[in-house]
Amino acid sequence: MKITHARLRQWVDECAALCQPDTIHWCDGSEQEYRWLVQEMLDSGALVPLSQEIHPGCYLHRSHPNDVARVENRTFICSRREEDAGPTNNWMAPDEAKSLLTALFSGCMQGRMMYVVPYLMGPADSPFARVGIEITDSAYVAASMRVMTRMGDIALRQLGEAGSFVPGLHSVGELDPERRYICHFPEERLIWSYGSGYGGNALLGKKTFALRIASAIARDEGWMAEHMLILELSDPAGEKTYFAAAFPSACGKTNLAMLVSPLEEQGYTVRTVGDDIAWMHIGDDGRLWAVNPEAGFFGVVPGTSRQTNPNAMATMQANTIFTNVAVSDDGIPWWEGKDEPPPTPLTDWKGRRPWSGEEPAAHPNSRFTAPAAQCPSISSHWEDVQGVPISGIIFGGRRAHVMPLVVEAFDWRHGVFLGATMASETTAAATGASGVLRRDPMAMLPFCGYHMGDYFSYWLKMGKRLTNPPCLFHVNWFRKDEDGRYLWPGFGENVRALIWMRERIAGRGQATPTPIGLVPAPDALLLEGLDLAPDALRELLTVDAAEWRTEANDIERHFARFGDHLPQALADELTSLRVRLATAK
Ligand code: OXD
Ligand code: MN
Repeated sequence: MKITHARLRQWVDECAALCQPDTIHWCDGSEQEYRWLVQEMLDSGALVPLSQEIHPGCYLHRSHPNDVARVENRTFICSRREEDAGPTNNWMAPDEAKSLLTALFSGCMQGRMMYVVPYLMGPADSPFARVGIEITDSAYVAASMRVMTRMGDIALRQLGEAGSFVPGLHSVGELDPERRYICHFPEERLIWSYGSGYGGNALLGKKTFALRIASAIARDEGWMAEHMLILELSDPAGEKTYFAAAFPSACGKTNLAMLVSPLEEQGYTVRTVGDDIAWMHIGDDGRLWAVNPEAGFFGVVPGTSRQTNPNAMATMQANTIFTNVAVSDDGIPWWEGKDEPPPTPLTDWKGRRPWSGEEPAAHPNSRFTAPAAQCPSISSHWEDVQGVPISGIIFGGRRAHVMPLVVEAFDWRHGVFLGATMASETTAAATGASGVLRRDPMAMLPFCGYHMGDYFSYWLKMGKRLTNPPCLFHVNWFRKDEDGRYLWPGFGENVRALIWMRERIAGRGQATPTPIGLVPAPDALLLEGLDLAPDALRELLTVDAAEWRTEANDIERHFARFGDHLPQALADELTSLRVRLATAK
């Protein structure tokens, strides 16, 4: 396709002059091109074929062992003023970042091919879709972008001669962790990423554009870019309720989005609209309408099985790029938690055969990259150009104690407080220690492109603009009893919490007020057919005032980080919580 966009041509020329690639390839997004990219990688050893009989179109990529996750300590928001990046982002002055990275990019593509990847975030022809252009020297990135986005000519057509786009320059560089920088320039709407080939750092449509840059664009334009799955719940009357849900990385977003309802016979089904990101706009009806900007899933594999997530298993049966899983001699991928014993001999994610069994065979953050359209539970509305109307927003985290199974906020402002104080025990999706409690407001802490305190204010402002706002909830599937056993079965059974939320939204479900919000009244949860341990439900819904007084102190410390950017309304919510706790038993 002829490139008629002058600014785009100019930017690509500038990048080529800087990086000095041997050749430049403009990606058209065709099937044929994808096959060529795959072949190139098979030839170079960047991909290993899996059994084409059992997993047609599936390949394994082994990343460099030092490059297996997002690197939050090397991720920077390069706003002009440090204050605008806020206390929870790393900041670098734009000029400093530019000169540092210009030196790194200089000549970095010598001997390599430069791929120009035009892509669309959002359904084609949606008024909410946006164009990005990624320049990369990684065939793995170019191929993955074709799965994760609407890539190639489709994006150039939307761009036309003068449309706007978010430029992103990426090079794997030398994969040196000390020379790894993921830089965002929110005012310029620009991304520069150097030194990593890992998805979250290198597939620039996802975290870097659709969250960090888009959150800044959304604030300026009056919409929301959130780290949320989108799901559709149908009830026995056939009525559909859409939820958006924010959980920190690797807390089961993909599982919840693809939930298989054990109550299908009773008429409750769940369908998937998106598993990671929601772009939400206020409709003429005063409701919030959400599109999934992505076209594929980049999901965590360990723990995924036919029991835990049959829809994900079916999705990754074909046309999938696996990253850092283990593999059998006959090309069957394997990971911890797959509901089959490991085949022997097994080659582990680092390519060591046989697997010694001393370390996990698959990296804990190993991933599958697969087209969303292949998901058996994909909603027939997942590409609706106007999006789907959101009636409930769910926040959640992984908490062994303190947090009940499900809580409804008293109102929008209180819901923003629930989101702003969300906490979770950390997982393997980012480098750093696992199992440490960290507050991750709206699951956006690593993904907000500006000051988190201002982001809270923006949420409050959006609430005022929504004449028909969604109800806000908080869930915790991970509460444990005194012996450390999970109290709630989770997975498909989570539909029962969704059904209660749906009933609340419809003004029917019964709730009991507690100091922290509304929990299901006794008998309000549909528990038919569920084998819960005696007392488990009571424990799951318990709000322990003493524990919560300690929690309130921790929230106060958390809020203190935001200084005078913390909206007064949230400080007031904390005071109100304490007042309610003071009078509670
Ligand atoms: C992801 C993440 O990869 O949140 O989705 O880390
Ligand atoms: Mn995510």
